[in-house]
Amino acid sequence: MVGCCNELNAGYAADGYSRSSPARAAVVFVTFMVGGLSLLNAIAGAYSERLRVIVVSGAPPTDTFGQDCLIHHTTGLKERDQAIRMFEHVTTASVRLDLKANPASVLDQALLRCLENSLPVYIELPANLAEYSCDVPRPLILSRPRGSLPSLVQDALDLFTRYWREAQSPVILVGPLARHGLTRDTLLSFIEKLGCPVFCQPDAKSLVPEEHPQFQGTFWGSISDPACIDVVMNSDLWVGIGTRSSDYNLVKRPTPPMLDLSPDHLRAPKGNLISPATMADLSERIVLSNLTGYCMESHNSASHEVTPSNGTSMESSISQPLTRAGILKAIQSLLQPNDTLIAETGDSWFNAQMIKLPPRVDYQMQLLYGSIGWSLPAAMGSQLARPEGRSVLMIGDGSFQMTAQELSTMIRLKMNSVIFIFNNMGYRIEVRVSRPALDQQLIIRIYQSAIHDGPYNYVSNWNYALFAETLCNISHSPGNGNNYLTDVERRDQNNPALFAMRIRTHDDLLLAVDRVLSESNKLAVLECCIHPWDISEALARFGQALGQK
Ligand SMILES: Cc1ncc(C[n+]2csc(CCOP(=O)(O)OP(=O)(O)O)c2C)c(N)n1
Ligand SMILES: *[C@@H]1O[C@H](CO)[C@@H](O)[C@H](O)[C@H]1NC(C)=O
Ligand SMILES: *[C@@H]1O[C@H](CO)[C@@H](O)[C@H](O)[C@H]1NC(C)=O
Ligand SMILES: *[C@@H]1O[C@H](CO)[C@@H](O)[C@H](O)[C@H]1NC(C)=O
Ligand SMILES: *[C@@H]1O[C@H](CO)[C@@H](O)[C@H](O)[C@H]1NC(C)=O
Ligand SMILES: [Mg+2]
Repeated sequence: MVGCCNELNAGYAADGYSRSSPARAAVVFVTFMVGGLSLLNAIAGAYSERLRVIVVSGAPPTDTFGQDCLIHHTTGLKERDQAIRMFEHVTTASVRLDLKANPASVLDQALLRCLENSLPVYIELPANLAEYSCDVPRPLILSRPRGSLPSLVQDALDLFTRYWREAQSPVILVGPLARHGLTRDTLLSFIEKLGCPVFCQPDAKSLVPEEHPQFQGTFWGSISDPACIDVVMNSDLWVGIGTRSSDYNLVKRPTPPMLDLSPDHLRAPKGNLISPATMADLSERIVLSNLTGYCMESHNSASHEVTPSNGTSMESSISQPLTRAGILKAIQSLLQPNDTLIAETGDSWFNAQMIKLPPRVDYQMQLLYGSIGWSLPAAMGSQLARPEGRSVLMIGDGSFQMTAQELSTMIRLKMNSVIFIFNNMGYRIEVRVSRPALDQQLIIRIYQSAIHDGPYNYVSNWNYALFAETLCNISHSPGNGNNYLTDVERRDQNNPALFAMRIRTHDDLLLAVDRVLSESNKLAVLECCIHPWDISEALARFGQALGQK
């Protein structure tokens, strides 16, 4: 059990835990209405990522239902179903356990829906329910995942083979839905069987080992590296596996017709659809088939860097001010197998794509829903779920301000995550730069960017490092008033496992990297003061693409 600072953060933390835990599930408990409605946004995000999050909320006692009496935590109306109805829209089941309607079975059914559909559920418990007895709980029996029709898998294989034989320059595009629909081994065997260049969608980063000879980087529509766009757009057959095609995934670049292996069907470029035939079944059949793979050696297959290529190439020297490129290099040098790299919405999305992941480093982002503030509590949930490595978070100053107080929970739990706050003084993803140029002194390249500029893109400046330190300052009577602390916890209250630094120069950064590695049992909060115009090339392209009418 982890007590969070507020319900929105608890929801994001459950999201992160559900992504990273072996069981891929998390539970969050809240107070009726006042808690639930704060949580709603996080659960909508979890829905967008198909995460198994179980919400349990209190509710007024059942004997008050239908009465005129005013009940606390309501809007003053007689109506008791407001929360349950709101959650209907962001869950696969939204139920109240009712004494008269077999509550134990309704509970089981809701849990099954969550696990089988891989979506959140909402369960409301009236306050008087616990007074009553119910049947002894039995183990939940999960039904087997809805499979394919065997004859259809054969049809799908035949269709796939027909397209494959014709293709001269195929590419594979791996999407985020391959994360849960396929084992890593199946995905890898599939890729190796086909033998052609492989690109990942931004939110599928880490699904393909980045040192693999077929891996060519991220395909992110019109904001991809131009060399990557070349290869992808000149291909005569796109083989998609688990792809998602949102406006944010494609960024003004329509997908060419794709031979698309989806969780439950195969769709061919000319529109024929074979369903149900799961990508898991079909990819296994393809691996075992006598289909001939593409040979990259016999084609001109220069490897293309991850989007975009120039990001980390600019050298920073010791005495120089801190640059974004320098920070990316530092993050690159810190990542170890079993770590989880987490990127918040904002320029961090694009910066994170430039980092080449070591083996077994997982990568997480919330691309479709893109709710800023998600990543800090999600990094906490993920750290809890995957303690064998460190969560390494990249977050902008604006996003950090949304859910910042959850840092205190990470300190309390003695997490050793590493948090890079990119302090560029505002919502840079939205800002317009008036004068694209190369600033020789700062050795940063300044790009034109903007989704929509205005005075609302600027936030108050905090001293983020000092802020972190105030979250573990015991004012009086350490431990008194909390009977649940162990002796060790009581003692440790005066000795928080945290170091926070405000980093302004490359020198500071080197020192920070040393400390992250040598004090690896501590939470590292690194406020990185970068020039407000030091944004990524990909963000510039993104801003231009979205800013255009
Ligand atoms: C909850 C929420 N509110 C508003 C937005 C719109 N939005 C998208 S990115 C962004 C600014 C992010 O700023 P920051 O975290 O500082 O990142 P930067 O681009 O500066 O690196 C905003 C306000 C959003 N995505 N989510
Ligand atoms: C591949 O297998 C199919 C049947 O699955 C068969 O018709 C075809 O002749 C085989 N091709 C080769 C080259 O062995
Ligand atoms: C990126 O690098 C390539 C090759 O090194 C160079 O030609 C190009 O001008 C660079 N682009 C930017 C924007 O620096
Ligand atoms: C990564 O985690 C696995 C599983 O806990 C463990 O066996 C392995 O030793 C870890 N590797 C490293 C490099 O820490
Ligand atoms: C708390 O803050 C005060 C004032 O800045 C400082 O003197 C003290 O050492 C801090 N205590 C802890 C436990 O960090
Ligand atoms: Mg910012």
